[in-house]
Formats: sequence, structure tokens, C-alpha cells
Amino acid sequence: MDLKAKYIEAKRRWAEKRVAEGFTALEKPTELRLPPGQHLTKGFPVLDLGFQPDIPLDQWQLKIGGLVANPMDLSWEDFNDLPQVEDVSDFHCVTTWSKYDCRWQGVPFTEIYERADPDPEAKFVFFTSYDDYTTNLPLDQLLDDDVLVATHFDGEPITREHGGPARIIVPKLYAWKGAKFVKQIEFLAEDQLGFWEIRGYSNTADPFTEDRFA
Ligand SMILES: Nc1nc2c(c(=O)[nH]1)N[C@H]1C(S)=C(S)[C@@H](COP(=O)(O)O)O[C@H]1N2
Ligand SMILES: [Mo]
Repeated sequence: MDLKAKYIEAKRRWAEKRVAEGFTALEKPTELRLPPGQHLTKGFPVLDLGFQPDIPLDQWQLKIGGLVANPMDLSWEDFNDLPQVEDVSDFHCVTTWSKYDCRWQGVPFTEIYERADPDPEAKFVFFTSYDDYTTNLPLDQLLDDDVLVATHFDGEPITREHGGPARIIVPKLYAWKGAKFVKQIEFLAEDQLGFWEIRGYSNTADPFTEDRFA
């Protein structure tokens, strides 16, 4: 599917989700839900680089740039003017824990894509965070209807330890592909490896094929 078609399909599925009221827990049989080598956790472990940046909302900015027609420096206010949705998804960390039914709220990545209007050459996205963490993804995988720039978890603002004010959620991949404390989103023609990808983690990161290390 080309990128435009994928984007339209994701938008269509969002519309369906909005109609399906009372949508809370995912109904999937365990064998399709818990990836191989993972165990279920009820808590919510914290994984970071050893410090959690403190970003006052009046200084927070989300920079969107690279190969786009409309580069943007969004203030917290600008960002919160974008359409928001809620989505429930599972979370899989490469260190073998998974957490079911995470209820996230935030701006769908498709809204960022639409406003930034990437050039046709843009095929990859590079994320940079306020703790200098980085990660990279093919644009294609971000145009899915469960990918969010999330600001809320379980109805509350995401705490600092879990990546607030805003973090990226890409439920279909291992969680290191989702940048906490996100600061910048760059659209690129060539792939550029992020923090863990440089250090031997898989660049594709599919939990269901135990695609942990390159
Ligand atoms: N900015 C930033 N984002 C990050 C990380 C990090 O260290 N810094 N760790 C990643 C990893 S390995 C995981 S498993 C998840 C952890 O999210 P959590 O701390 O909310 O469980 O965030 C990912 N995003
Ligand atoms: Mo992780």
C-alpha cells in the first residue's frame, strides 16, 4: 500500500473507533496477544536512560521538520489544539514484560502527517527526546490507526517517569520504538539509526517474531 492509501485507511479506522462507544479492553485470545518470550505484568515498569527530564509546559515545544512542506514548532497550546483520540493497546518491552490494555489519549500520528505534509521522498522518521534519546521508524509503520503522540494514560496526564508531557506510542513494535519526552519529529529520505538501534537492537522490532536484536 502506498503511504497516501495507508494514511486514508488509518483515518477511516479512527472514525470507526470513535463510533464504537464503550470501547475499553481489547478482546483478543491470549495466543494472539502475548508475544513469544514475554510475560504479563500488572504494574508499569519504568525504563529510561537514568534521568527524567523536567519540561515545564510553557517551555515545551514539539518541533516537526525535515522533508516536509510545513515545518512546525508547536507550543503546548498549539499541540493541544490538534484533534485528540483515545486508544487502548498492549505494550511490549524487549526486556520481556508486556502490559495489556493501556488506555492512551493523544494526537494520532496521522494528524501530524497531514499537517506537516511530507515530501514524496520522505520514507523514514527520526524521533529525538528531551533526554537525548533517539529512535527511528519507517514512515509506513507510523501511519497506523494505533500510533499516537500521547499525553494521557488512563485519563491522567502522563507522569514524568513515563515520558510526559508527551510520548510516542507504537503498539505493534517493541516499546523502545516509542520515544518518551518527545521533542522533535524529523521526516527523512534515508533511515538513520536511533539510540538502541546503534547498540544492536533490531531495527524492525516486531514482538511477534521475537525480533529483538539485529
Ligand atoms: N526518551 C526516552 N524514550 C524511551 C526510553 C528512554 O530511555 N528515553 N526507553 C524506551 C524503552 S526501552 C521502553 S521499554 C519504553 C518504556 O516506557 P515506560 O518507562 O513508560 O515503561 O520507553 C521507550 N522510550
Ligand atoms: Mo524497553
